[in-house]
Amino acid sequence: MTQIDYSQKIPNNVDLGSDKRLQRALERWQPDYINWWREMGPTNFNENDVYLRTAVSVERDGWAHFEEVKMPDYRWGIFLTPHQKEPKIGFGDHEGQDAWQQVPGEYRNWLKRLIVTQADTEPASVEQQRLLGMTAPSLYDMRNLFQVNVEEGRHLWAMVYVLHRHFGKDGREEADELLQRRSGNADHPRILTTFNEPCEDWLSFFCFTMFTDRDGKYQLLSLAESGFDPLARSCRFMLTEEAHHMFVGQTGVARVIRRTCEVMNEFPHADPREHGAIPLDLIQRYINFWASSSLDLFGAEVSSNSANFFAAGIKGRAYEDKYEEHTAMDQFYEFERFQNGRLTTESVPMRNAMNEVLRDGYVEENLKGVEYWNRECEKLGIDFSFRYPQRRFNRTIGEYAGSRFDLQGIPIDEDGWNSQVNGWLPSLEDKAYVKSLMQPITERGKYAAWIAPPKRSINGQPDDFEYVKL
Ligand code: BYC
Ligand code: FE
Ligand code: FE
Repeated sequence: MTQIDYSQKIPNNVDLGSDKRLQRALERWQPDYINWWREMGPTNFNENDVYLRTAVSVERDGWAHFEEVKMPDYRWGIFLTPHQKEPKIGFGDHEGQDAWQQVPGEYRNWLKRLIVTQADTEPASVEQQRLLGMTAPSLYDMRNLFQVNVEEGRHLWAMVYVLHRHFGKDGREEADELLQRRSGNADHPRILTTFNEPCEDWLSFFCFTMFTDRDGKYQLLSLAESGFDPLARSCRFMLTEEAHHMFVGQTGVARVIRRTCEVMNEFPHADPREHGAIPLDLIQRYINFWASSSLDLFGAEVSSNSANFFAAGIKGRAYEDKYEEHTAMDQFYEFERFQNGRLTTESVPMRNAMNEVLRDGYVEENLKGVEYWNRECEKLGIDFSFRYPQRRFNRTIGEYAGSRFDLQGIPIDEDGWNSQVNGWLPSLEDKAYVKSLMQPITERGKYAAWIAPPKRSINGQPDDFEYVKL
């Protein structure tokens, strides 16, 4: 069944109607979800029509469907990429065996933990972004924010389905707790650090969708390889939505850069701030913060958890198919240990380095994204180069946490850090300036002075299209 059944209370392509107990349990969770959305989702805009795309089928072209909907009426549901014929476990100790359709008892706790961690980030991001609609730089941007928000909501549904369907009573309890933790709440925070960071201005939002959603992409790629088939198929479908989130970040930052370059060309001797633009070095500091925080999301460089997950066949590498060999036994990974103030190269068993292997692919993709921003400067004749911070910079998880490194990854002492940190990470003054720019623009086809218009409208609509009916 690839067509999505929208006649159901919970749209789905998993034949939910044939399992009445599960259906009832999810229908009990549904109003709690809607309450959570109304309390913690986008503030103020739940009664407005928004031009959103909705999946009508899980096939490649199933995305082409756009309509004006009020966000609480968005058809959140359960969509899995269709079954492959006889899916097999693709890596680890069980390589070549049939993929699991039910949770293997010996890996139940690990799987539950991975799924809960993945699930927790989805509502967390919606909470972090909840006030941004009030200061959107245009209707186009407001609509993109809401598109991202409803899809993150659906990602939560995807994981809650797996918890309800496969983890019994504890799965249902975990699903309830996913609606109770709160981003940034001191007593009951979200699980991973980045998802407790405030994301209160649009420059942060664009950096978040660039760097943090891309962690989402890589974690989903590795879970899409899972030998636990229902998880793999859920993640595969979630990945189809992720591309747009990263597009919002990549092009969002690019448009801020373009606007600044235009102002610099027009007023070569002025501080861009005098003309309401965001200085390029300030943008770089925002990049440094979100890039380094998001690097933490891959976990420690050397991790027995990651080795266990790989051996068990429950969390693989991104694009496992492209590797020649899928057990990663008798292979080694060279990484830089930091001990007694010195960096030394050390070889560790490949399986223990799976977090780092995943991070490598992620870093490579970010480097390309930063190059794209640099081309923006080049095109406008501005001599400025954005840099992706070296991965040791500003880390709070893993080998480099607790030590200080500069943007090139060179170890420095605490004094060196303190004297330079205001040039590396957003200062209070930077944040206050960015905040001062956050004034809503709600006129059709108009954009705030600190950001250039997009190159293309959504779905071929005219440039002054009313993406959100206020
Ligand atoms: N913050 O052995 P280690 C997304 C904990 S984003 C706080 O290295 P492991 C999205 C760790 O839990 C993708 N704590 O851990 C994006 C462990 O704790 P315990 C989300 C952290 O397990 C935008 C301890 O430190 N998906 O979808 O190898 C918008 C030792 O660590 C952090 C996933 O994360 C941190 N950053 O790796 C919306 C996939 N990092 O056990 C959505 C599922 C580590 O000692 N999660 N810790 O108490 C995983 O695969 C793994 O849990 C991690 C950690 C990669 C996160
Ligand atoms: Fe997501
Ligand atoms: Fe996302």
